Amino acid sequence: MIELHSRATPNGRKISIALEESGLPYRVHAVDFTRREQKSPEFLSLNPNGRIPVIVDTAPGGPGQGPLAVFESGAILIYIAEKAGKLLARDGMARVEAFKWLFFASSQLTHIAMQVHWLVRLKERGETAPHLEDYRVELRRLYGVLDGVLSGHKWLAGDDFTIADIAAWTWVERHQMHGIVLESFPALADWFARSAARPAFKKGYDIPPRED
Ligand SMILES: N[C@@H](CCC(=O)N[C@@H](CS)C(=O)NCC(=O)O)C(=O)O
Repeated sequence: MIELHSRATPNGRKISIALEESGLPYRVHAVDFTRREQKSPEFLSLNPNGRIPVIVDTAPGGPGQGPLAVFESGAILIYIAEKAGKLLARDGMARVEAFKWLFFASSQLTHIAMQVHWLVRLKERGETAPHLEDYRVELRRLYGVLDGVLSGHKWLAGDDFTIADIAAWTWVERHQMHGIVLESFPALADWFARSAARPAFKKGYDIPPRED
């Protein structure tokens, strides 16, 4: 069984969506940020970085293997895909393509989108938000890169939906808050809607349900 410790944020949603897409059984533990549960000793023993998402696989398989904790959304996505035998090609060029876009989404896109996110929040609170526009210009450029690849094929890694699509989608979903007009990127906008229409995507989106 996989135990998911998370909250419905862009990084957390990557994992709840992937778990729904994978069909693997899992149980959810909501992490309460208002009580700073992500910094508690129990949580830090699972992820010393003190951030969601984390999974604990209570039965990872293999002789003598006890529970296994995995943190970093990109690593968790690979773990889930390999365990389920879904959402990632087993070998060959399709696997390389998926990794290229998974790392692009997990590093470049996630990093820049998170900067814009926090700077927008600061601005909303009336505080100074240095370099917000610079980060926004860079984020727009990254949307252009995604739009370019999606003009050539249906999903980021080619013909098949993979964990790379999930990793990119949850940040693109914040386009309005980040001040980006998605319609300026037609292939990306189509992909965005096509992904969101997947039943497992819809189910995984609000896990654990948010009350705020
Ligand atoms: N690189 C990490 C980033 C995780 C991350 O930033 N999680 C945020 C929520 S989206 C978090 O836990 N924030 C709470 C905190 O920083 O205390 C990943 O991809 O898993």
